[in-house]
Amino acid sequence: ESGERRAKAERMFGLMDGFLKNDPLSLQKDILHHVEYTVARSRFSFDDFEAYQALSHSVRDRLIERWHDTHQYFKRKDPKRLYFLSLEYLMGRSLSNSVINLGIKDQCADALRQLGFEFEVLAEQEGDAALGNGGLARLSACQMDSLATLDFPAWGYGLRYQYGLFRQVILDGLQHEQPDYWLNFGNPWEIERVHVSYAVKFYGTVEEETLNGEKYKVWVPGEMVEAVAYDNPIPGYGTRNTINLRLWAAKPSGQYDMGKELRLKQQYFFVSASLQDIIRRFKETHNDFDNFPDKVALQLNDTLPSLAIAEVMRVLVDEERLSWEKAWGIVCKLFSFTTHTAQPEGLEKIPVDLIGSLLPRHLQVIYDINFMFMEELKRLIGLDYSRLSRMSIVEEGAVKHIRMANLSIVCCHTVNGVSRVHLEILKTRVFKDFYDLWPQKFQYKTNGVTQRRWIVVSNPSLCALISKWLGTEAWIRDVDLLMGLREYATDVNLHQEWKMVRRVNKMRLAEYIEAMSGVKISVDAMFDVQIKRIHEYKRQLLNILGIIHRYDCIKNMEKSDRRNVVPRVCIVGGKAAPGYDIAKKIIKLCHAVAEKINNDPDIGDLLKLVFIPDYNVSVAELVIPGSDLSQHISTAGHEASGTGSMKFLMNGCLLLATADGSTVEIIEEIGEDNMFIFGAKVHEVSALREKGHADKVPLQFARVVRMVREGYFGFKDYFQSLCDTVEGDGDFFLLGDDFTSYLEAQAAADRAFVDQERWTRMSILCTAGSGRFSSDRTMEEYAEKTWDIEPCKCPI
Ligand code: NBG
Repeated sequence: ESGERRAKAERMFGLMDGFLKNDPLSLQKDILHHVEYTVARSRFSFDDFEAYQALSHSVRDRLIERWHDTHQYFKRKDPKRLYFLSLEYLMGRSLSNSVINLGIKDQCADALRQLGFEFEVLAEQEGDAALGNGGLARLSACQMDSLATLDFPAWGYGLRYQYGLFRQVILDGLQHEQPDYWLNFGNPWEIERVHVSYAVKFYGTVEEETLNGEKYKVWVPGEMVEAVAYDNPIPGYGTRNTINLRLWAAKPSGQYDMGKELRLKQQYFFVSASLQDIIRRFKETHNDFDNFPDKVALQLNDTLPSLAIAEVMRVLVDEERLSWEKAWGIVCKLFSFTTHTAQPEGLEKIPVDLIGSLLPRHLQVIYDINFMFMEELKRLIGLDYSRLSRMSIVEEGAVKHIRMANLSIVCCHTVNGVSRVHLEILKTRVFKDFYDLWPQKFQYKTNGVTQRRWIVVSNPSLCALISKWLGTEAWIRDVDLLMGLREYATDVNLHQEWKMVRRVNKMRLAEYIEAMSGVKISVDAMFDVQIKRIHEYKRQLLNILGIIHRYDCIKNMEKSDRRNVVPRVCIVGGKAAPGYDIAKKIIKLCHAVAEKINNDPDIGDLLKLVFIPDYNVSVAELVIPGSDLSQHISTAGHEASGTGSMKFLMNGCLLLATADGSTVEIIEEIGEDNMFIFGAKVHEVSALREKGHADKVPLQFARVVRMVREGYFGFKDYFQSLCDTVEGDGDFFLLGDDFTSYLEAQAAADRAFVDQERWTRMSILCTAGSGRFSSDRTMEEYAEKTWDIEPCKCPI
C-alpha cells in the first residue's frame, strides 16, 4: 500500500514540475504570484514592504522544500537527534541570511532589479525577531545556523513570545521601554502548525491510584493550556539540510500571553510541550524507553529549561509506568547542561511554594531526586553538614528554594562552561563542591559565532575581498581557511583594498549615526565602540570615565599640542534591564557627557560621543563592520565568555580588552601584540578586593569622578549614587584599580592608529586568526564530546 502511495506521490510531484527553480525569471514569477495571491496587492502596484513580503514568501517556499526533505530523510535514517532546549533566541532578520544560505542571493537581486526594486532596500523592511535578552540568546541563534550547516540531526525548541525584547527609547538621556509588537506585520519566516498541539497542565493536586496491586501517582490538574507549534526553518549553508526551530504559542492567543505570564509557568509550558513532542516522535518508531538515550540528546541552555528533568522523570514513572530506578537510569544518560554565568548570584532559584502550587507533582519528584542524592552524598563524603547543605537541591531558609543549577548538575551527564577560564571558575568557585565530587562531568566548549551572519550577511564587501585573496569561498564553511590571509598581512595591494572596504563601512555607519542622532562624525577619526547589555561588570562606566579624562586632557592642552591628538568617535549602545537602576544611570551619564562634548566648539572633531539607541542584532550588523576599535572591558572573572568580541575580530576590528572569558583564548590566537590588553587578571581580582581601595586610587580617576559628582555634566544629585559604586569600598568592579592601565591601553591604541600600515596589518591578522571562534567549531565539539551525534546529510 505504501508503495502505491509513493508512486502516486511521485506522479503528483511530476505534475508540480519538480522543485522550484532558482533562476531570476522563475523567482520573478513567484514574487509576482505572491504579490497577487499572498499579499493580495495588484501586481502593477506594490510598495517596498509588499515586495519584501512577496520575496520572503518566495524564499520561504524554497526553505519549506528543503525542510521537508531534511525531515523525511532524518525520519528514514533515524539517527540520534539533538534537541536544543532554550527559552531564548535572538534571531534578528531572516531574509538575507536565508537567501545566502540557499545560495540564491544574486538571482533574487536580479529578479528584483527587473521589477524595479533593490534587494538591500527590501531587506531593510524586515524587523528583528528578538526573543531573548543578550549573549545567551544570540548564541543559540548562531548555534542553530551551525547545526544546520554541519548537517547535524538537530531540533531547536523555544517559545513564541507575543512581544519581543522591549524597544529602548531614549528621552532626555533616560531609557524608556516600549513593547515590541514584532508580529503586527506578519512573520513570513514561520509556519503555523495548527495540528501540532499539546495540552499543558498546571496547578491541581496529586492523587494516588492502585493498578494491579501497584501504587501510582496521578496529577489532577487545575488548569490546562493548549500549546501550538510554530515552525521556523533554519537553512544550512552549502547543504540541502534545513532544520527546524519549533516555537510554542499558547492557544487561544490573547487569553494567554506568554510574555506576561509568570516565568515559571512559561518555563513549564515550554518544557511540557517540547517533551510531549519529542516523546511522540520517539514512539513513532520505538517502543522501548531503554533506547531513548541512544536516540535522543537533550541539551539544557542554562537552567531555564531544567524543569525538563523533573518532567521526564514524571512522564516515565507516572505515565509510562517505569520503575523509579529505571527512569532515573535513563534520565542520567539523556541530559547535558551548559551554564552561561560566572557569578554565583546569577544562578536561578525558585521558591518551593511556587513550584508546589503550580506543579505539585514536580515538586515531589525534585524532593525524591534530592533525597536520593543526599543519601548517596552522605555515603561518599560523610556527615559534612555544611557541604551537604551547600550541595542540596533544596535551599533551606525563611523561604525555601529549589536551586535549579544543583538539580541540573546532579541529573546531567555533562556540565559545560563557555570558555576555558569559565570552566576554571566553575571548578574552583561556583561549583567547586560538585567538581570535587564528579570531576569527569565538567567540560568547556569555547563559544563561537557564525561567520555566515557576521561576515557574509553583514559585511558583503569584506566577504568578497576575503574570497578574492584566498581564491575560494570555501572559508564560509571551513573557517580555518581564513588563516591563509596571514600570508598577505603585509601585502600593499591587500592593504589598499582592505582599507577601502573598511572606509566604506565606516561611511555607512556615519550616515546612520547622523540620521539617528544628528551628530556629524568624521570617517577619518578612530571609531571606538562598546555595544552590549549595560551591566556594571561590563564596565561601560569605565569607558565613559575614560572619555571624560580624554576630554579633560584635550581641554587642558596647549593648542599646538592638539595636532597630535588622534580624533575619536566613541560609540556606546546597549539596553539596561528595566529594573536595573544603576545601569540606567550609566546610560544617562553617557548622554550627559555626550551633550557636553559634542556641543563644545573648542573640541570639534577631536572627540565625539554617541549613544546608539535600541541596540539589537540588525544594529550590530551595521556597527561592527564599521568599527576600528571595540571594547570588552569586564572585570576579570565576570564575563563567562563574551561573543561580541568574536564578531568584531572576524570583521578586522581591533580589540581593547581585559583578559576575561574567551578573550584569554583570543589572545592566544592573535597574539598580545595585535590587541590592547589591560587590567587585573582573573587570579588578581580577589586579592585586590580584599586589600581595599581607598588609599591608592589614581589621581586621574579621582578627578574624573569628582567632575561627575560636582555637576560638571549636570544632574549632580542624580549621579551621586552612581559615583558611590566606584569610590571607596563601593568599587566592587575595580574601576579605580584598572583605570591607569586602561588609559595606557587607550594610548597604545592611539599610537597604533597613527601608523596606518601597522593598524591595517593588525586588522588583517584579527580576521585571519578568528577561525577558532566560529560556532561551527563549537558545535562540532559538542557533537563529539557531549551529545554523541553524527551528521546526517540529506542528499540533493
Ligand atoms: C551570557 C554571558 C556571556 C556569554 C553568553 C553566551 C547570559 C545569561 N549569559 O559571557 O554573560 O558569552 O552568555 O554564553 O546571557
